[in-house]
Amino acid sequence: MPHALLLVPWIYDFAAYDFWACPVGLLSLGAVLRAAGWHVEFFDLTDRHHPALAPCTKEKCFHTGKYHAEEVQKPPAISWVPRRFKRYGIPPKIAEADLSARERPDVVLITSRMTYWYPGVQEAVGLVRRLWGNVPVLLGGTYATLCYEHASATTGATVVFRGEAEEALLPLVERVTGQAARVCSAKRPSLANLDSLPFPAWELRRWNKAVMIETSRGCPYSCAYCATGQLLPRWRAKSPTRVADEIEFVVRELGAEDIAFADDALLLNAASHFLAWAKEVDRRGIRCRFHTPNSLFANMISREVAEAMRSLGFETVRVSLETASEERLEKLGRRIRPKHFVEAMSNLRAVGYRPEQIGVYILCGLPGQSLDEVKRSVDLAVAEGGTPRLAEYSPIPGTAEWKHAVETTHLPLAEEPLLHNNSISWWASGAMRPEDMAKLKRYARQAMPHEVGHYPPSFGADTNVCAVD
Ligand code: B12
Repeated sequence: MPHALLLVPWIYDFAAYDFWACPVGLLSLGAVLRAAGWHVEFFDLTDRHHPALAPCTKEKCFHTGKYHAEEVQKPPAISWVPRRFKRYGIPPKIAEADLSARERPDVVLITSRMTYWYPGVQEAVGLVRRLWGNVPVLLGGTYATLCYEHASATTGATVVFRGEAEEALLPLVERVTGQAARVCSAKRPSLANLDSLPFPAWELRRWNKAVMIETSRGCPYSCAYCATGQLLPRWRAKSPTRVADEIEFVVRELGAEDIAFADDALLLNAASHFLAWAKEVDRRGIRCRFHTPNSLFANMISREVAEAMRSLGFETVRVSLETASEERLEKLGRRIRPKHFVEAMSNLRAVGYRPEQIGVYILCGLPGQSLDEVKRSVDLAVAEGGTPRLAEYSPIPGTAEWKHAVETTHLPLAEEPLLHNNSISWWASGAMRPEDMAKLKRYARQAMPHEVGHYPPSFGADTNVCAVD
């Protein structure tokens, strides 16, 4: 039986925290290979639950947690940053010992996430080459898609693939390995019909108390700072029955207690999508906690939607305000406005959500953005009963804002993806000074009423997802 290894690379960053991270795209590809008769193995280099790490893993609220981390030397492009740089994940020696005990695969599939985490991808390819020489290595995912030339030139992967891969995978794997798939044509997955994809192969993971699922792909909007249009073109949804089947499977068969959604537009067409699958999940009596770390569009949180979220068990909710400035929203091509946010917050409060359960994303560090603009946004988030979560802006290749950023900065953004890091991008470009960012974080923290704690308590600590730390 032909044999494939799926590999999740290390994270290299100033801060990282596991908010239900789960390589749902790579696991989807694993399922396609399995359905075609391949033996598939999985290894996550950021696994918090590797047996060799057991004494050091720290489990936090709702099965989020800290990664094992080791400080490493900063690459020259970011050596000026006075912060510690770390590799998050399993120490390379442990990973190498574990993988070397396995049989040589016929092909290795490596995924990639943040563009600025590419050193982890390079190191993962290096590890594969040390272990198994010239085994074909396929690389895909966010970094591979958004920084295709960089990835092709620097990672050493045999093939760098752009975009969604379920349809292209079998011919590609056949080409690089010479191993023909044994799948009948009726089973070929179609990206136009997400129900035709097999369930992601979550069960290949060691641990599934928290999983990420996707009920849809893509987004109908094209905000100037977002790359989703390049990664997952067109919004497509799974059917309500299919979503309920996936949720039932991860809860009842895999023991998941927390489910986070990877969707960009979870609530789009709520009547035929979210409300329909929520009803079906409820009808089947499935209970677990749901989370939306990737944030919801405020204009889609009607009273009915808020009620369904609350009764189904949406435990933590993130809503994006981005900024209270209408002028800025206009410039960013953002159609969702503060009035939608105010309405959404009123609906969430009405069904019983507390401020510590509602994180409100606020963009900060945009070129030309004043401290006052961010403070006004923080004030609005607090006044409406949410917890402000500052999201540090960084330009992403291929977006409309990227063109603007490249033209207006002296930084070699296009050549050096490390500079896309949201912890430093605004700093390196001069959009905001570190002392001002620190002021804003303090302002956001102090704006919260005293009785409101962090919820879960780990949110905000050692992470750059919610930078109110
Ligand atoms: C869910 C999500 C998150 C989750 C975590 C994701 C996870 N799994 O761990 C959370 C909410 C935590 C998160 C956080 C952040 N995120 Co985010 N996130 C996403 C999102 C919406 C979806 C990713 C996803 O799971 N897609 C679903 C699967 C199906 O797609 P996929 O993994 O890409 O896989 C497919 C293909 O890529 C390909 N493929 C994948 N691997 C492989 C391998 C091979 C061999 C092949 C052939 C193909 C292949 O095939 C797969 C199936 O079709 C993307 C936007 C998007 N639409 O992609 C942003 C995105 C990746 N995030 C982004 C950003 C900016 C952030 C934050 C920095 C936001 C902030 N300011 O705080 C933080 C930082 C994260 C951190 N430090 O940990 C940016 C990327 C920035 C960058 N420079 O790379 C994106 C693109 C959104 C955007 N604004 O444009 N994020």
